[in-house]
Amino acid sequence: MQLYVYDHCPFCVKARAIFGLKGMAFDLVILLNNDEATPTRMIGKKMAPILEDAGNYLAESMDIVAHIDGMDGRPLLTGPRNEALAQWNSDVSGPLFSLALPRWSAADFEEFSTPEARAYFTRNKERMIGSFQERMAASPVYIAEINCHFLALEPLIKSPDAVNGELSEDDIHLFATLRSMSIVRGIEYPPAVEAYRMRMAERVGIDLHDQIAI
Ligand SMILES: N[C@@H](CCC(=O)N[C@@H](CS)C(=O)NCC(=O)O)C(=O)O
Repeated sequence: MQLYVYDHCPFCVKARAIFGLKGMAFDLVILLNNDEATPTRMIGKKMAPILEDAGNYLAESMDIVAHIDGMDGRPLLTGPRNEALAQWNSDVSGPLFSLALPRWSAADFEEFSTPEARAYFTRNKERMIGSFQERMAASPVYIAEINCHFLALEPLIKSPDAVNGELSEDDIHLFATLRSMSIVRGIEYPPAVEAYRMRMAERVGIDLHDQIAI
């Protein structure tokens, strides 16, 4: 199986995470961000992640998660979900994308390994959220907002091994959010959040971006 992704992409992290949790082998293919032809040939539009399995293509991250989790008849994501976590992910998404998009555009990711690919991302995302320079300048406000949201997340984390005590789709969504956050320098993770993101990074086999945080 081949999984086509961008390294920075949180939806791609969700698809990658289930392979790590299951200990299942796959080829990770990082697309150049301005490569429109490859994804369009596979799924008719430019979008990642894409799973190629025996000549079939699956394009939605959570469909990929369900497909891989169910494949061996021993699903892992069977735990109950907590609506408060979906709300939390949604609450932080505004400040998170304002912080992460300009930082991703400056980071050393394989999808930006040509100047044209980096320029493509910057142009498209600035069209969506406005000037990256202005968002960077406003960083302290967004970081304070996220640090404040952590007060609500901390008590929801039941275990570093699974946010609700038993693995569920909530772990896939929460880890993807926390991995996106890791590109931002200056976010203060309360102890339970820190333990969770470290343990989950290990379990899913996906690096956090702490070392290259901007
Ligand atoms: N619904 C899709 C959303 C995926 C998505 O929005 N991917 C972004 C990357 S983070 C994308 O490919 N956008 C087009 C682009 O970047 O050109 C899923 O969950 O798989």
